[in-house]
Amino acid sequence: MYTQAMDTMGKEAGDGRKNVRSAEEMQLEERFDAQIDAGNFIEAKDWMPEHYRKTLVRQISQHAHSEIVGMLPEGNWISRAPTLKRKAILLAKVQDEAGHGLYLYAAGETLGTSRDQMLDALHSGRAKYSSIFNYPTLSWADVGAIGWLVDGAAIMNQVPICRCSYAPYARAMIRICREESFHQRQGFEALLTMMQHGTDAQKAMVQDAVNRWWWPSVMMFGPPDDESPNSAQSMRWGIKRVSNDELRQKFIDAAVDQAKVLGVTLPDPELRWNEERQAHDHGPIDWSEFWRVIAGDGPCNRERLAARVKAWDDGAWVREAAMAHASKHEPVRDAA
Ligand code: FAQ
Repeated sequence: MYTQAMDTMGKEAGDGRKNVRSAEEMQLEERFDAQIDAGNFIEAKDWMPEHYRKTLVRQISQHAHSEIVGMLPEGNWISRAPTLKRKAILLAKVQDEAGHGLYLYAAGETLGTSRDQMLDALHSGRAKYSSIFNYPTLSWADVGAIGWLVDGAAIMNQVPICRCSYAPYARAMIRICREESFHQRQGFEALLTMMQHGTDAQKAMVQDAVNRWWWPSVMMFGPPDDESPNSAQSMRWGIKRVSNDELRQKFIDAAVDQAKVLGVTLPDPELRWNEERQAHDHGPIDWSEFWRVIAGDGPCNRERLAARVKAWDDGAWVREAAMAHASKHEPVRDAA
């Protein structure tokens, strides 16, 4: 049964009884569950349980916010990129993230929420965005580390969302994943160049960046499965296809081999191959840091939110001008 959470949200019947659903509603839910069971996609026009819709609005809007807040740490380095080539690549990447945000806001809008509502939730601090973007970019190597580790983690999480049961989200993710894979490779290549051709100081800068981005990247996948309140329902509904811990493990396994190619050390002395599990064991993750960061107390939370609110306020005149322009081009309606 996919709709237990809906049941608990319950409606009230005329005589005060909770959890009363009409026969028609129950039939619709059964049909919806059957669609999910059959692995079919749900389209915007299809009937869906209210809790399914809300879960998608929550996840898709958080995802969209992550893309546009995620422009800030990297945007910080556009004017200081070491060569014209690196500057052009970084500009294109940051612009891609804006595009991803727009695809995702558009997917969110198909669920009956407006972009203004989603952005208001971000600006007022009610909506979350990825914990990772609350960490600072202190050196040029951080830009490479974001590409390698953060985009690497993002792809690992996002490829299964291309098969998400909600079709508009799945379609948006297909385009996003294609671009993200370039992002990951450009980050890896930037780090490899520094490790193979750089000075000792540049190599040390790469290692320092990896030391600082490793654990926050491992945390990006969300809390452990047994402490993830949304996972069970989202997995049953096919919104999530692979669990937080499974994705984290796949990311760690892939990163270990890539770190060897780069010639960097991952900052986890307990990281070692476990023959029995055919996976790497790793040291304990500091979940208190994760919960602190998502509660608003990371190194850059205030700065990131303030930057987004300022961009929104500064852009007011552009939105007003666009609306004024659009109203001039509205078709004249016949009053009769
Ligand atoms: N940060 O029950 P769960 C990118 C929250 S895009 C902040 O496991 P769920 C591209 C979670 O919302 C990166 N909060 O939740 C890029 C929930 O709180 P709520 C973003 C987190 O939804 C690269 C609570 O903890 N990607 O990087 C985080 O089932 C480079 C309990 O957690 C997506 O958003 C976190 N890391 O699973 C851009 C992918 N983890 O809402 C620029 C889509 C968990 O109940 C540069 N989202 N929380 O108040 C997902 O796959 C899922 O939403 C998870 C969380 C896996 C993130």
